[in-house]
Amino acid sequence: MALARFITILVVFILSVGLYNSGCSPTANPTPPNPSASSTPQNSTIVPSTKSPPSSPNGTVEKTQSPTNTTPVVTTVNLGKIAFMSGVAAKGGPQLYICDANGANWVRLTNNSHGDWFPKWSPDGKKIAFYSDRDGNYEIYIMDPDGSAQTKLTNNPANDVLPTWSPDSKSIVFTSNRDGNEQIYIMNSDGSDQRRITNHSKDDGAPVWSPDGNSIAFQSNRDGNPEIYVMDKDGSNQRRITTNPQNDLYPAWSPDGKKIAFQSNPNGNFDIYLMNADGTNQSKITTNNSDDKYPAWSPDGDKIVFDSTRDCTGTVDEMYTMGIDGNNQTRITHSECNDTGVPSWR
Ligand SMILES: [Ca+2]
Ligand SMILES: [Ca+2]
Ligand SMILES: [Ca+2]
Repeated sequence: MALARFITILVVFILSVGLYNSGCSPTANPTPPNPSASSTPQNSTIVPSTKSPPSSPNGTVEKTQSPTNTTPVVTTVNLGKIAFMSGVAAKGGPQLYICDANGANWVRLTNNSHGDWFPKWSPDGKKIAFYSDRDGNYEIYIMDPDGSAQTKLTNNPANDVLPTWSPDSKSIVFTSNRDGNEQIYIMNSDGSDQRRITNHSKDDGAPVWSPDGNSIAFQSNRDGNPEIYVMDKDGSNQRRITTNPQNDLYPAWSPDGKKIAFQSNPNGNFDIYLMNADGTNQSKITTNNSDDKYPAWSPDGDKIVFDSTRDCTGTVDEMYTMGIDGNNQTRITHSECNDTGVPSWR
């Protein structure tokens, strides 16, 4: 028995040393920020590189779980995939990709001479929604996660943009100006039964469904400047949850539904903020003088992936991850500032 116990301890020790030594090397801290004006990605003038991004270890980690057993159990934990867009300045606009959670192993999903924007995973992982002007104006599309089966869901001369999914993956909520100004619409995930759920003379947009399926958060300038609002999924009970004079944009529900991340620019550049889902307890979690934008949650709710211009010039983004208290901010893409970001993590 003593020999068996000694061998077991030896195996655990060897595994521990091996796992420690094989850990991913964290990317060096980003260089000091370049102050820049806030802007939409469309204003980028950086010429993209045609080089492929560097590869690095894949997006999985091994965890050893042997607190009581004498035999170590090694399991592989899937950290998920990030869908994103890259190459805003390329001819026609950005194209869509997925990568591992650490930014490695890019797979290109779309390849055409028009722009494909803002990919969003369906919660069941079977589809990615996005919008594209490939047919002359912005329409909502869905595709399989390998880029196949690209299907147009809207068909009208207006701009149909910013699709996100219901928790059951059966419905898509989006922004359209088909009735005059930007308002929020819902449709089934096959494009049927398109119907408007907000009706305001000021623009509403960027809707995101709560994980419990009951509510939708969105942004609106109806009270003078962009604020975050929440409503019931049928458009009723609309209430404002931010009251800041700056631009509060792009709400993102945490997987447990308790928090909403968003971006705001009280100091002249955007930072990522967190608040409770009722708008209380707002806190800033990035402090970089560059623009930090488009927060999205990891599937386990432990991390946020976002865009930042901190290592590029002008309005050009790369992607970064951090803990939800802002710790361990790590650059995960190195596309030579090819304007890479607007992530969706599943
Ligand atoms: Ca359209
Ligand atoms: Ca505001
Ligand atoms: Ca910032």
